[in-house]
Amino acid sequence: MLNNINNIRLQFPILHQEVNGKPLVYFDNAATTQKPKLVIDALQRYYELDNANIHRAAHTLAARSTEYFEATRKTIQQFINAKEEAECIFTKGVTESINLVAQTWGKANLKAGDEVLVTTMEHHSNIVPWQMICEEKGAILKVIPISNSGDLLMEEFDKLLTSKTKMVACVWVSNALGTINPVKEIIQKAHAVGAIVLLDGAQACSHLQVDVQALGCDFLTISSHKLYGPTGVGVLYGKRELLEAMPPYQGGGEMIKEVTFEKTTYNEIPYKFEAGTPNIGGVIAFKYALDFVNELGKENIAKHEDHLLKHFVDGVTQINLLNNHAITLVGQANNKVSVQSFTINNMHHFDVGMMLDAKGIAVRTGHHCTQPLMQRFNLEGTVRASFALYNTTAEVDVLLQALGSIVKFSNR
Ligand code: C6P
Repeated sequence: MLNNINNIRLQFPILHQEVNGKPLVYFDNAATTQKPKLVIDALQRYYELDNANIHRAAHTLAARSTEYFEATRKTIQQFINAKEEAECIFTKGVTESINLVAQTWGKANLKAGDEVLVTTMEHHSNIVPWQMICEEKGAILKVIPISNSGDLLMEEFDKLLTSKTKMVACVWVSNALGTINPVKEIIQKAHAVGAIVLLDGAQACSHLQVDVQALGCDFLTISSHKLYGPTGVGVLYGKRELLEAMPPYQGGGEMIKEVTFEKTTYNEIPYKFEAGTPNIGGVIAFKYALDFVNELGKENIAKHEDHLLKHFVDGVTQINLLNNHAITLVGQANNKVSVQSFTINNMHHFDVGMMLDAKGIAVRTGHHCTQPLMQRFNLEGTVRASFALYNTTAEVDVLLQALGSIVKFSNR
């Protein structure tokens, strides 16, 4: 468990404010996590002291910003246990990381009749890029279905997986349901038919231990802003041999070795995929977020968050006992992280969100960029509470109390 949650909370300045006259209760962590002071200070320090473009000039500021930028690459390599730093490419986020793979690996490797497998619970950013490249190449997108509890139907996966499958692009942890998918088994089975596996790690990396070598995944996508770091920064992990064989994503500065009007030769990985000036300050500050998470320990964080989830689900069960099962939990997989979607009888999810906001409670409402998943459950959207390392059981009680009154209101 996490010791001294109050000390942890003190490191997040944003949490200490009132919203609509009430203390802020921030339960929209799956959308983006708040940033510790260390990260905010690192961003400020970069712009106050070190701002310079990287990998280009001979002057001291450029050397310093390059050194700090590359230090984050080292930290993320260790964070996910990649074999080497060169396998970690900086991007804008998970969306860009997936588009990069679809547009480069997909362009080079997919052909008419090939199949790409995704799951029903994918975020749009792990559906649309594959639809786009499949359409271009005449490849076929197939979908692994899920159960009512939100578990992947592995026997259906087994049936869909054939020698035609070239890519399995699968979310590790669902942003809408919280389900943790059995990715190790998925990777082993996909590799057995010669398919490549991309894991969307947007939600997983803040909750679970990540070891890409132990998992054996071919690609993993990571988002800084869901890991207590700045927005506009992400990482694409890829195995060296795959990255080297892929054509570049964008052309421009940094990604070249030599340019003439007749021909351009490309830089080595990771730079081949890092055209243009990146979000240097954001990348540098991301290191402080990773160090912060490392220091607290993923296991301790997970235990704390699991406790919050259980406290919430138990509280909802109590409300339901007294109120004719007014709240329906959406996503009840056995193996899940601290994300809980729900609906309330006779209430639109958006109205619930507004009523909670009036009490200072921030949750996400809507389809969570997972429209096909919502269609699977015949829903337009849900309310989603997602808990992070700085949340407390007292805050969960505030949410439960608010839901109790909303349910009474909806039953009038
Ligand atoms: N989900 C949510 O509220 P970016 O922001 O591009 O780094 O990540 C996109 C993304 C991809 N996959 C999953 C599983 C995600 O959860 C997200 C972002 C946010 O659930 C915003 S829609």
